[in-house]
Order: sequence, then C-alpha cells, then structure tokens
Amino acid sequence: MYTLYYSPGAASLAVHLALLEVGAAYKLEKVDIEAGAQRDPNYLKLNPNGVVPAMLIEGKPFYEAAGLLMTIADRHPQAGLAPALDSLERAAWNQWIMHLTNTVQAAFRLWFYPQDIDSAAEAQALTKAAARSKIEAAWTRLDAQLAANGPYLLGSTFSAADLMLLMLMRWSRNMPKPATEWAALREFAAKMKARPSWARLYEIEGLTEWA
Ligand SMILES: N[C@@H](CCC(=O)N[C@@H](CS)C(=O)NCC(=O)O)C(=O)O
Repeated sequence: MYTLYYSPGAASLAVHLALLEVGAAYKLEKVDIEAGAQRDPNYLKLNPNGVVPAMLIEGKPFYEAAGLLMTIADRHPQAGLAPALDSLERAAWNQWIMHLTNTVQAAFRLWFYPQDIDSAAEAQALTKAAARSKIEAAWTRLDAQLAANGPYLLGSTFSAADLMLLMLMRWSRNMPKPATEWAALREFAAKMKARPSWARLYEIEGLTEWA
C-alpha cells in the first residue's frame, strides 16, 4: 500500500500516473500548495525539502518524483514500466529519466519559481528567460529523438520515462512556445493521452486543462 502526498498537476502527477498504470493499491493525501501546506511541520517530516510529492511506502516516507517513479516501476515488474536491469533499454531508461529530472524538470522549477534564485523583479525575468531557453532547447532535442527513434523514449516500448516526459510537456501548456509546437512531441502526447490512466488521473485529481 502506498500513500501519495500530491497536489493536482504538480510533480506528483508522474508518480500518480505510475500508480495507476501498475494497478497498485494507494491512498491520496492532498497538499494545499497555495495555502503553504508543503511547509507544515508535519509535512516536512515526510519531505524536509517542503515540496510535493512525498510518498509512504509501507509506512515509510520517501520523496523526489523521479525516484518515486522508478521505485514504483521496479516494485511492479509485471506492469513493464521498467526494462530488465541488465538490458541496454535499462541504460536508456536511466538516462532519460535522469535527463528529464535534472535538466528539464530543474529548468521548469526556475520557470515557475524564479524567486528561488533572486526575488528582485528584474532578476526573476532573467531567470525565467534562461529557463525558457533551456526548456525549448530540450524540446528540440527530445523531438528529434522521438522523430528518429519513437514513438516512445525507448522506441517501440512504452515505459515510466514516458510518464515523466508527458508531465513535463503538460507543464509547458501556458508557456509562449508549448511542447506541442514540436511535431513528434505533439504526436507523443496524443498517444499517451489515449491511455486509460490519463483520463482516470484527470478524474481523480480534478484536472481540466490540457486534457
Ligand atoms: N525535485 C522535486 C521538486 C518538487 C517540486 O518542485 N514541487 C513543486 C510542485 S510541482 C512544489 O512543491 N512547489 C511548492 C513550493 O516550492 O513551495 C521533485 O521532483 O519531487
């Protein structure tokens, strides 16, 4: 049994999708980010970084969206979200999830929270411009990858890496140049959104945008 501490559409989304994909039993606890619940002392005991998600696995707290995603994939091998440990596909899977979290997701953090670097308005504008440029450069590379070797990040095999990519693409929906402006990424999103887990996620989290 898992308990996912989530906020609708936040970094918990990929983890929630993975739980749905593997068919695991789980409970949800909503963290009201707007109200600052992520900084509540009780929540900080679960995730001392004061961000969403956190997840209890057999009662013990863990955090970091990409790590949680990989853990779920490994704990439910029958769902096929993670390639075999000694395979080349696994090396590619590790590569993509790490790239998505430490490069693309990190740039999104700066896009959404430029005040992490400096609270002055001018500095925030500079940070956002740099984040946008990093995100768009990443879309260009990911689009080329999918165009040449898609339709998924591992080629013909769907995996947990695709859940991470879909979440990040969704985050770009209100940016000046959303990820769907890139043709192969657009096709990828359409394919991923046709999975039953996507509709179920929207229903449970109460999401409407970018359905
Ligand atoms: N590296 C973390 C980042 C998590 C993160 O930045 N979460 C955002 C929501 S998407 C959050 O909790 N924001 C509230 C805040 O920073 O106060 C992860 O992947 O779990």
